[in-house]
Amino acid sequence: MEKKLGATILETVLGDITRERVDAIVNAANQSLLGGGGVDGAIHRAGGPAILEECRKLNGCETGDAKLTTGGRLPAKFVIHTVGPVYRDGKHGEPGMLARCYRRSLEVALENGVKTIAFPAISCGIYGYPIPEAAEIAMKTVAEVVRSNEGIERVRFVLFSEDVYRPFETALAKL
Ligand code: AR6
Repeated sequence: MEKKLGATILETVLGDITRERVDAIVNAANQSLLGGGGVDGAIHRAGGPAILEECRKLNGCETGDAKLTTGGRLPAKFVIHTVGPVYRDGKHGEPGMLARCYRRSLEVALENGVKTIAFPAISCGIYGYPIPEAAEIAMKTVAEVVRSNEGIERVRFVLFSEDVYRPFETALAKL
């Protein structure tokens, strides 16, 4: 599904983010930025050692922040690594931290001339965020940022399975 907000197209697709031909893909990393499982493992495997080499120089990343590296062998030029919150009960600042991941990733994208960007469902795997809530936060935050900034042409949410895709599609429809 896709929707136009001002000059930006927001869209949801089912797929593997490592195959995306966009300027930047976002990684759901951890604070070490030294790799892990899930989408993080897939990105490092597909992109090769150049990504980890740059990550080692970044001194990690705080939850809610975002840092950029090369895309290595990926079709995407850059990887923007962000660290989502580990979900406890939703009362420990998780919504704000998750929103900040999307906001900071887009700010880093804008600073680096990125026009097309793909996001995975940050925190929705190993970090256990309830998917419908995460999807609403993702859409609302991205919509806010693109409404007040020109420069991003396309934001694609690349969801790995139907059970994640559907709540993201619902949240996009509600915007
Ligand atoms: N393309 C798109 N989405 C994917 C892919 C892929 N190739 N592979 C998995 N997903 P997760 P988190 C989906 O666990 O919850 C790592 O170890 C997956 O189905 O990757 O933020 C990090 O190093 C889920 O919907 O990230 C951290 O330690 C979504 O991506 C921790 O996991 C996010 O799941 C971060 O946990």
